[in-house]
Order: sequence, then structure tokens, then C-alpha cells
Amino acid sequence: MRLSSSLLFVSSIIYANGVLSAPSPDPKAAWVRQGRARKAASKNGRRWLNETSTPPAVSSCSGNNYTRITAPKANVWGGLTDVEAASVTKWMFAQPEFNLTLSDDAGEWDNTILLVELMHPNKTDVLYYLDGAGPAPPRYAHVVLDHRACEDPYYEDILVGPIDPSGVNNGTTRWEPLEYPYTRKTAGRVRNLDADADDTLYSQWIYKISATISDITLDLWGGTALGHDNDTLSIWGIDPLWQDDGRVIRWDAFWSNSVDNFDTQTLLPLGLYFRSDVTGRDPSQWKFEGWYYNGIFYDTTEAFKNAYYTPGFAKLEANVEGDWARTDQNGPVIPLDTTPPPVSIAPSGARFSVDVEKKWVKWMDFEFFVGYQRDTGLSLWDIRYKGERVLYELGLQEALAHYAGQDPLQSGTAYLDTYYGFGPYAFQLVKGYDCPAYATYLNTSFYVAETTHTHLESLCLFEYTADYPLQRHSTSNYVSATKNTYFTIRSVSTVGNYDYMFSYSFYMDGSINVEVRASGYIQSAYYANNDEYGYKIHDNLSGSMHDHVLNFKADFDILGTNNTVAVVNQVPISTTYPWSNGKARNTMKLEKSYIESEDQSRLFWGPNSATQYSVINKDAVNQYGEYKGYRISPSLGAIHLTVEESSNLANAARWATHDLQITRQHDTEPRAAHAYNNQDVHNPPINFNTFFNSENLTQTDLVLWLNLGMHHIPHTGDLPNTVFSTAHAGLSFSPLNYLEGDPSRQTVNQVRIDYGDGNVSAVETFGQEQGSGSCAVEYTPVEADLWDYKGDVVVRKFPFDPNEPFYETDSIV
Ligand SMILES: *[C@@H]1O[C@H](CO)[C@@H](O)[C@H](O)[C@H]1NC(C)=O
Ligand SMILES: *[C@@H]1O[C@H](CO)[C@@H](O)[C@H](O)[C@H]1NC(C)=O
Ligand SMILES: *[C@@H]1O[C@H](CO)[C@@H](O)[C@H](O)[C@H]1NC(C)=O
Ligand SMILES: *[C@@H]1O[C@H](CO)[C@@H](O)[C@H](O)[C@H]1NC(C)=O
Ligand SMILES: *[C@@H]1O[C@H](CO)[C@@H](O)[C@H](O)[C@H]1NC(C)=O
Ligand SMILES: *[C@@H]1O[C@H](CO)[C@@H](O)[C@H](O)[C@H]1NC(C)=O
Ligand SMILES: *[C@@H]1O[C@H](CO)[C@@H](O)[C@H](O)[C@H]1NC(C)=O
Ligand SMILES: *[C@@H]1O[C@H](CO)[C@@H](O)[C@H](O)[C@H]1NC(C)=O
Ligand SMILES: *[C@@H]1O[C@H](CO)[C@@H](O)[C@H](O)[C@H]1NC(C)=O
Ligand SMILES: *[C@@H]1O[C@H](CO)[C@@H](O)[C@H](O)[C@H]1NC(C)=O
Ligand SMILES: *[C@@H]1O[C@H](CO)[C@@H](O)[C@H](O)[C@H]1NC(C)=O
Ligand SMILES: [Cu+2]
Repeated sequence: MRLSSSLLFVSSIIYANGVLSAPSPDPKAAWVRQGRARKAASKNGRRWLNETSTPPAVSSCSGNNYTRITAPKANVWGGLTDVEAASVTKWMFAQPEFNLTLSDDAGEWDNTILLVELMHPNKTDVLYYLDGAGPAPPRYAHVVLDHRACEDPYYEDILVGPIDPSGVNNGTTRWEPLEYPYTRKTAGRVRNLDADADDTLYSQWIYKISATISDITLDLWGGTALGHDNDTLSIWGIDPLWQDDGRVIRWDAFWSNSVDNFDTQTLLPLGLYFRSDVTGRDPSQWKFEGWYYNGIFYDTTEAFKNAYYTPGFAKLEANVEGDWARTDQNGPVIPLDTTPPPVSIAPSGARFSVDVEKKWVKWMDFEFFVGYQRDTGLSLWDIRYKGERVLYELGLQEALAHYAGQDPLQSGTAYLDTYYGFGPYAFQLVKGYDCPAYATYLNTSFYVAETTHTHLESLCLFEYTADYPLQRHSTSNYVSATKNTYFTIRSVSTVGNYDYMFSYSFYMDGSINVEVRASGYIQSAYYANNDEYGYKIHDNLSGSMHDHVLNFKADFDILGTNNTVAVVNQVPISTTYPWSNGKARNTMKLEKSYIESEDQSRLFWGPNSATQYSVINKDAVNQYGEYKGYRISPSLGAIHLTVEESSNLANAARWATHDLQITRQHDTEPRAAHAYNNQDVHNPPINFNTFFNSENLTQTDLVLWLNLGMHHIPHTGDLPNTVFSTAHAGLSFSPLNYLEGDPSRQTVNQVRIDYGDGNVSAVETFGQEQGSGSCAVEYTPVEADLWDYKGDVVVRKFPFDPNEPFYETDSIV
């Protein structure tokens, strides 16, 4: 669910301001509404930062004692400074052509700024800066405007700059439409379907329809959805809206409200749906188009009512909240479960180094910059291993949750989550639960409605020692084993009902893992007639099958930018050998080839894991004549979308059709998807298909686009929440003939025990420091410092007000 109201904080602000809490298809507009509501909210309950300024206690076991370092170069992906963001915002308001209204004051027919963030510079310029003698690339802001003061509302991406360190410069700063990173060439503009059906008008529309059958909703479920505070039902619907034949069609459904603070609504479908044609901004032109109930479509309310009041009409039962839907402890306590489980500690504190300001991290032989954006959240840049760049860029591009079902709501749901954004929903992490308590936590920031929100401690960095060794070997006279200590950077984004955990991990053998896990509430379906689309998981509930597909960009640079993708296939053969007496031997061999061009670069992992793909550099040959490279392997859940030619998505998610896709790097193709692809699915701002135009992929700069995900068929174990243990997907990048041997031999965190005749003759620990790093462990099983959990810090940018930060947490409800 991305659309419904609930009892969370945001909707209470909206209620407080008297704005309807109805289905918001538009989170960016929701920000605007919140902006408008902010004054009301501040009266009751805004917490100022100065009220809770107790510094968190830092124990010596904490990861907070990482070594402070200074990055050798600027972080050109690190975001705008407060001064830059404030000056760009001020400059925007000074340009008459934008006709901007402050978000706090804006209505549905005013132009506002939705986003001000750093525009990533072109790779060409960055490499010149990082590797050559070039200057730091000039800084530009990416600004997104919401043009609503017109009949045909549209979003507009523009570029503003260059920006001096002290802010925009009145003399040299210009703006221009941002077009080059998008495949659609319409001056950075895409229509705004959300303004078409703006919230207030749309709420009025659905409640008017709901009112025509309130006799039925009262009879079936004892409640109504009329936009009143005492509603016990909610109405919300599909995303994206249907966009065929020049019409904009919505399907909406009735849901039971949760009866407490638990976010249970997506488990409470009621099985009644209605269709509206909401084309255009004039509600007098909108059309109600019918009801769908228990397998029958009624094209008028009259037809539905006639049927309903005909004796024998089958009335379906409601799904209602109970403990089955709540996440608190439930069921008999398991013996010994009340005693604290084992925990990991870091006896030497943090064994890594961070430049907090430039967001540059070094652990063992790895180093990288951290980037952060509204659409895609965390990304890693200039990842180097042993001083050599391995990846220029690694990060999420888009996340799709494509549902299917007999009913129009499930069938019409195909969330493209960067529309909502991963940046704004990466909340403060829970110490000791989301990450080890000793982890280092960093803040992230994003722009919304003339303010910058900061999510405190929303990135965590930590080392962890796995419960299995990286290496071991036993003989009759010695045993050798190596600790498997790795380093992880992690964030969690809660996009509506679902929580996505992203982890990038680095290992002593030179490998890098990308993992995504999903938890939170499923979006379920009404059970009736849906058994081909899910399991029955509660009284009247279907799990509602769906595919999660998450696209990652991996811009490899193996010992330079000129790389090639090698394919090594293991194949069964029957062949004779000079020594086989002319008799065929049934055996296997390797077939080696290369991906030559973009005509053959949209790939699947292949059956039986028999195909190995790697990025190699043909100009980097090792001492044995093999090409140096990194192998790309799925560890679990490397999938693509099951649906072919999706009716919901058309061209909006062409990246989802394969497992692994390779293109030639272009500064004009920085991202696989655009946050507004769902606004025009037939002609989206970025159509990934158009990246493939037969370009040669031999020894050139390559980008890999890799899909991870889950074919999720929720079962009873998904209630109340999906669990991270099974909803898990991962990829591994590992050195291939890249180094002379296994680099993990360098670690001293290994042991060799010589033994014989029942006696140990030697224990070799290779210089591990005995007795050092013994911090005082004061372990408090029920973590007292969880009381430090705070939420977002907000700083106003226009007017710029750096000295009055306040707390305010927003979620999609
Ligand atoms: C904190 O700052 C706000 C804004 O400046 C002010 O209204 C409030 O009174 C301050 N609170 C305390 C406890 O000083
Ligand atoms: C630009 O110049 C005008 C007048 O010279 C000044 O009022 C304004 O504050 C300047 N804007 C910025 C962003 O510096
Ligand atoms: C500017 O926006 C306002 C609404 O905020 C609108 O009434 C007005 O017509 C717009 N002006 C122009 C020149 O488009
Ligand atoms: C980035 O590269 C594109 C394509 O070459 C070019 O159009 C654009 O102006 C460049 N952007 C900057 C900020 O240099
Ligand atoms: C719900 O609220 C509406 C409007 O405030 C009121 O007319 C109605 O009687 C209330 N219904 C119930 C069941 O309390
Ligand atoms: C971190 O704390 C541990 C334990 O007190 C200490 O051994 C280590 O030297 C500290 N590291 C840094 C970088 O200060
Ligand atoms: C995170 O933000 C808080 C509040 O602004 C600040 O005190 C803290 O130093 C920041 N942490 C880091 C690591 O920058
Ligand atoms: C719905 O749940 C009720 C019990 O709450 C049960 O009696 C009924 O059979 C269920 N309906 C279906 C279609 O399974
Ligand atoms: C990459 O290869 C092209 C031609 O194949 C060559 O012109 C270019 O110099 C190479 N680039 C690098 C960085 O070696
Ligand atoms: C790609 O370029 C390489 C090197 O220039 C060349 O040998 C090869 O034939 C080209 N491949 C295709 C499919 O054009
Ligand atoms: C272990 O070594 C000691 C002397 O080094 C010897 O006396 C003893 O027999 C050995 N133990 C076994 C079980 O062989
Ligand atoms: Cu799922």
C-alpha cells in the first residue's frame, strides 16, 4: 500500500488541518500538503531540537571511535550543502518565469518546488578530476518543479548552476531544462496525473460515490467511508493509474481501517471495487464506471443495488483486525526466550576510517564515497580495492512491486517506488536490531517543501564476523582456519507498507555483496475467486502474488574503463580423446565467449548456474595469460519480472525483463528509470529499451544493470509481517584471476594449530594482538539507549533558518 490513510503521524497532521486524509496518489504533493499543515502541527507537538540535547553516551566498544580521515578528493555525489540548497531555493523564487508559491501557502493550482538536490556530474568530468589533473566539476542543482497553475499540469526537471561554494552567483547562475539524462526529449517535462485528480477533488469524488452505497457498506461491514473522523473504512486504489486510449482510469477498493496504531490496513481488504474515469482536471467531466463484487461487474450503481437486494445475493464477510495482524509479541513464551540471546561486540571499537563530512569510508583494502539521493537513497561511488577502482558507481535504480489478481485493484497495482523515493523513507535505524549496537551511524538528508529533512542515524556501518570461517583445512598434523570478518553499509527504506533493507558488504577475499531484504506488511487481496493468484492466508484473505524486482546499476571499471563481459559456459559433451581408444567419453567442458554488442547483452542467468559472467579487461593480462576481472554471480533471488508486456507499465519498467543487462556507458544514460515513469507509462521520461542500440561492447566503458527480487507468494508465515530471512536476494562480485592468489591470506585473523599424538605442538596466530582491544563491555540486554530514538530533524531553507531545527517524521500513509 502506498496510498491509504492510517492513524500515523502524517495523517493526524492532515486531519488537524482539516484536509482530507483520502487516497493520495502523490507523495510529493503529500509533502506539499504537509508543508501547508505544518503551521497547525507546530502548535501541538512539534519537538524542538533544543529540548532533547542530551548527547548519546559513547562507550569504548562503540563504532563511533572510527578513525577520522580526510578524503583526498571532494565527494562530488555527496549532496548540496545547507548554504547551497538555501541559495538555490532563494534564487528560484527570484525567477519570475517559474511563478512559484511557497509550499506552505500553495493550493492545487499553484506552482511549487518539489526537489532541490545535487545533480551528479558527468562521469567524463569526474574521471578527469579523480584520475587526471582536472578541476572538481562545477556544481549544479537538480530542481524539480510542480507546474499546477495551468490546465495541463506537468512536472519539470531543470538544472540550475553553476553554484559557487558560497551559493548561487547572481551573475553566472542559469537554469535550463534537464533533458540529456532522459530518453524522452520533452524539455524535462512530463505530465502530472496526480494534479489531474488532485487530492481534495478526488476525495470529494470517492466519498460521493461511497455515499451512494452507504446502506450497503453499513449492512456488509457496519461502517462507512465518507471522509468523516468516525469512518471505519477507507478507500484507495491502483498505482499507476490506467493510461490507455488517452483516458486516465482509476480502480479503488474498500478497506477496513485499523483499530489501533498498528499499520494493518493492507491486510484488511473488503472485496468491493469501483472504477472511475478521471481524465483531466475538471471533475464535472469525470465518470463513475461501475462496481465489481464477487466476480461480477455492475456497470451502474442501480444494477449493483438491484442485485444486492435480490434474495440470495451472496454477501462476503469482512477482514477485520485482530492479534493475527499486529506485530507485538503473541503466543506462549518459548522456554528460555526471555533470557538475552548472544550479541556481537567490537572489542577494539571501529576498525575502519570515515571522513564524515565528505562521506568517504575506508575499511581494510576497500574505500568508497557514499552518495544519497531522494529517488534512490544510498549509493556507493569510486569503490576501490587495493588502490584500484573496481566500480565507479553501485546503487539502486528502481524497485517494482508488480501484483496480479482476479480483482482490478491487485491486477492494477505495479508500484514503481522511486516515485515515492527511497531517500525520504530511510528512517532512523534501531540499534541492536537493524544493525549491531556498536555500529557507526550516519545521518542522511533530503529536501522537501523548502526544508531539508535529516534522518538521524539512518545509515549504519559496521564490521561483523560471520558464524562460519572464510577458510579452513584439516590434516593429520595441522588445522588452519580464518575468520570471516566483513564490512557492511546498510540502510532501510519503508516505502508504504514495505520495508526494504539494502546492504553492501565487503569481504577479505576482495568480493563485494549487494543484498536486499523485504519486511513489513504485505498488500493482500480479498480471498473470493483469487485462488489462482495466491494462498488463502486468513479467514477471507488471499496473500496476493507479486514480483518484487529491484534494479541495481553496477558501473564496473576493471583496471580502467575499457572492459568486456566474458561468458564461460559449462556444457556436457560426448567426445573422444587420443587416449580413449576411439571411444566417446561423456563429460563436460568450457565454452568461452564474449558479449560483443548491445544486440546480445540482455541476459538471463541460465539453467543450472552453468553460465559464469564476468567483467574483464582484455588489456590487463595476468602472469599466466588470463584476463583480470570480477565475476558477477547471483547468490539468491536474482530474478526478472514474470509478467510480459505489463498492461500496467507498458514502457515504464523495461529494465525488469531480464536478469542482467549490459550497456555502453553514456553520460546521457545515468539511470535506468525516472521517478515519474509512472506518470506516462507509454512514453515515460526514461524508457530503458532505448539504451540498446547495437553498440559495440568490446573493450569499452560498460554498465551492468542487475535485477534482484522475490517472486513473493505470501503464505500464513507472512502474517503479520513478511520476514527478512526468506524475503532476501543477493548478488556477489568477486575477483576473477584478478590477483595472484587469495588476498584473504593477508589477514592475521587466522590460526594454524599443529598437533599430533594427542598433543598440540604449536598455535600460530600470526601477530594478532593478544589482550589488546579489551574495551569494558557493559552489556545492557534491554538497550536503554533506544530511548534516544528521535526521527527526522528539519531545517528550513527558504527563508533560510539554520538555527531553529525541529523534529517531524513523515511516512507514506
Ligand atoms: C527551543 O527553541 C524554540 C525555537 O527557537 C523555542 O520556541 C523554544 O522555546 C525552545 N525551547 C527551549 C526549551 O528552550
Ligand atoms: C541577487 O541580487 C539581488 C540584487 O542585486 C539581491 O537582492 C539578491 O539577494 C541576490 N540573490 C542571491 C541569491 O544572491
Ligand atoms: C501564477 O500562478 C498563479 C497561481 O499561483 C496563477 O493564478 C497565475 O495565473 C500564474 N501567473 C501566470 C503568469 O501564469
Ligand atoms: C553531461 O553530458 C551531457 C552529454 O554529453 C551533456 O549534454 C551535459 O551538458 C553534460 N553536463 C554537464 C553538467 O557538463
Ligand atoms: C460520524 O460523523 C458524522 C459527521 O461528523 C455524523 O454525521 C455521523 O452521525 C457520525 N456517525 C456516527 C456513527 O457516529
Ligand atoms: C577505539 O576504542 C578501543 C577500545 O577502547 C581502542 O582500543 C581503540 O584504539 C579505539 N580506536 C580509535 C581509532 O580510537
Ligand atoms: C547527525 O545529526 C545530528 C543532529 O543534527 C548531529 O548532532 C550529529 O553530529 C550528526 N551526525 C553525524 C555523524 O554527522
Ligand atoms: C470469511 O470468514 C468467515 C469467518 O470470519 C468465514 O465464516 C467465511 O467462510 C469466510 N469466507 C470465505 C469466502 O472464506
Ligand atoms: C579505450 O579503447 C579505445 C579504443 O578501443 C581507445 O581509443 C581508448 O583510448 C581506450 N581508453 C582507455 C582509457 O584506455
Ligand atoms: C567490436 O569492436 C571490436 C574492436 O574494435 C571488433 O573487433 C569487433 O568486431 C566489434 N564487434 C562488433 C559486433 O561489431
Ligand atoms: C604428549 O607429549 C608428552 C611429552 O611431550 C608425552 O609424554 C605424552 O605421551 C604425549 N601424549 C600423548 C597422548 O602421546
Ligand atoms: Cu512482497
